[in-house]
Amino acid sequence: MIKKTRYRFRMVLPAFTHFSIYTTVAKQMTSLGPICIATAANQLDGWDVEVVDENNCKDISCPKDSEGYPDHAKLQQERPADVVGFYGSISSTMPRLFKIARFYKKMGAKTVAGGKHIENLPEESLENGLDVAVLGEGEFTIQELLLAWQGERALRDIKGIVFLENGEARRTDTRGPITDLDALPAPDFGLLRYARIKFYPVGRIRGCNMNCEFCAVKDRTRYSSPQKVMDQIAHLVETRNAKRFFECSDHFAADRNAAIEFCNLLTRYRKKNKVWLNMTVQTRINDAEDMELLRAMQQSGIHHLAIGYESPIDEDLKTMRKGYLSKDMVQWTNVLHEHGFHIHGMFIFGYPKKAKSSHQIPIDEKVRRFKEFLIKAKIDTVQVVLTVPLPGTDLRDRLIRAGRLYSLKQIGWEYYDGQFPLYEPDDGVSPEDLLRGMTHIMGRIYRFRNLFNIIVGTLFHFPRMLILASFSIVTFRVKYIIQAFLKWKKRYFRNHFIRFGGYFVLKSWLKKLKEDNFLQCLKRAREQLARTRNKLQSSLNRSEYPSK
Ligand code: B12
Ligand code: SF4
Repeated sequence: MIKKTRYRFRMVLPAFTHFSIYTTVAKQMTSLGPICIATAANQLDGWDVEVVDENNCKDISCPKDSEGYPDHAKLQQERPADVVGFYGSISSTMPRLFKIARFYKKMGAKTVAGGKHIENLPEESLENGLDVAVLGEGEFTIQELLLAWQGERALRDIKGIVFLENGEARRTDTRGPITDLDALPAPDFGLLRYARIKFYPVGRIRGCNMNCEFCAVKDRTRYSSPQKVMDQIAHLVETRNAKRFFECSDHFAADRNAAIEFCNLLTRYRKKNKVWLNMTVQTRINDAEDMELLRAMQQSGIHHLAIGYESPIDEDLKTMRKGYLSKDMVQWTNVLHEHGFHIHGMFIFGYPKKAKSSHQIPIDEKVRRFKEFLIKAKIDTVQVVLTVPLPGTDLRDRLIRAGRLYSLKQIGWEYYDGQFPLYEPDDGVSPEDLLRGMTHIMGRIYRFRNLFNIIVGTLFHFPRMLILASFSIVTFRVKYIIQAFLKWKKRYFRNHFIRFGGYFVLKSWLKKLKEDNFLQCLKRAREQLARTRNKLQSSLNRSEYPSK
């Protein structure tokens, strides 16, 4: 890089695909990882740092191209970046990431990416416009890299990266996971340009000690102190008027005592400062057995739980290595509801069985079991996805070994978002059956009929509850009216409203599926897979005969 007095580092979060059902969520938040990286880079002298989240560029000052994406050519004209970093955790965003990386590289900027996808397939990124792929957490790596590009050290001395040297990918020494999370600077959301954030991501825990077959999170669990995260939350409340938070730790209660301590800090903070906070956390369904934990969470303002139930079918849960079976799931869900939590349940439909497994449940029976479970458990909002064989997972390896994975040449990364079949399903099932099954289950929850429930809730239950509460007007206890309204909203409005909205999301996704050429790609992918399997079979057959 040319010697200068000041340099610019721009961190870019590539846009989700146009058919992603998560765009609404992504428009209201941002990802924590890139903010952490930008914050670390910003500590270096001589560097101006900014973050551009393509999913959340609401401010009119953001230059846009004809497709509605941030216009990177204009951004480069206005504020040329010397180094551009990319968030590469989500496989479905890879085609977009590579496209922008190639653009920036052509413009002369240095390009670097990190994240779960990149760290599992670093060589792929070097062929697609990136100068450096970062493996694992990048706070220290980015600082060392920027210094290297300033000419102060050599790339080969930086641990945990892969880069091209004489046309060959060179992998440097391993960099271990960060153990002292408290020593990291607090994520600086002020570096994010053009975005409006409703849900602030915070994270107390990194990694997960479970080992689910389909999951890309492989590093062991490490913790920040409850006080450290509480300070971050307080800072965001006081400086940015933040009210809603998404706690990104994979398992909020992985260290239950510290989780309770964190809840107590939150409760005290809310009471002392009289602030309303709403927090969503990711937790495991069997945490419902821990009453002390649930009470602490409930008091602290944690209202929403995102829970990976994955499946109501025991055979699936065993193959996934989920660590529990379905027996108590309804009961656990009831306990969580009794504590007043709103549950977002995440499910995987049509999980591929292992070759040796003898269990074979017909697809219609699977659909029936999912529907029955969802009705019984009364989960508030539901997300049913198809299995995604993510890079770096044991599941992907298993499907590759079994010759079941469709080639990336036909079905690219953009389809790796849980809405598309990506491998040859179990015997007797077609990929179209999987799609139908998934949409059928989702259609059971997100249906137009919810409008009827909204109308009944508004015309009948709302006046009924208001009349009951209006006695309090006589005694001037407005708080009872507010309580009645909140109770009504929770019981008769919110879920029906979200589900009614979900009906349109599902409908629009089905429309996009029809317009997209995925089904043609699928046909070609299956033909290709069949050809490869036949070739393999005939070569195996040949090798069974001893040569003369
Ligand atoms: C919060 C979250 C979401 C949120 C927000 C998105 C986001 N990424 O923040 C929402 C709900 C929108 C979401 C959606 C989905 N998600 Co998600 N999500 C997460 C989660 C739980 C936390 C991410 C996080 O904040 N981590 C904490 C930060 C600090 O770590 P980090 O992001 O990894 O960043 C660090 C390093 O990776 C590295 N790094 C990252 N980028 C860069 C860049 C540079 C330049 C450098 C130097 C370093 C670097 O340094 C960072 C700091 O240490 C992760 C699990 C996980 N533990 O990562 C899954 C995860 C990212 N999600 C995943 C998936 C699959 C999805 C979905 C497809 C849902 C699904 N079907 O399962 C959708 C995709 C949306 C779409 N495109 O359509 C997978 C992605 C794997 C992959 N290869 O694709 C993960 C890893 C979980 C898993 N099951 O394996 N998700
Ligand atoms: S799915 Fe959840 S519990 Fe399982 S390994 Fe991944 S983060 Fe851990």
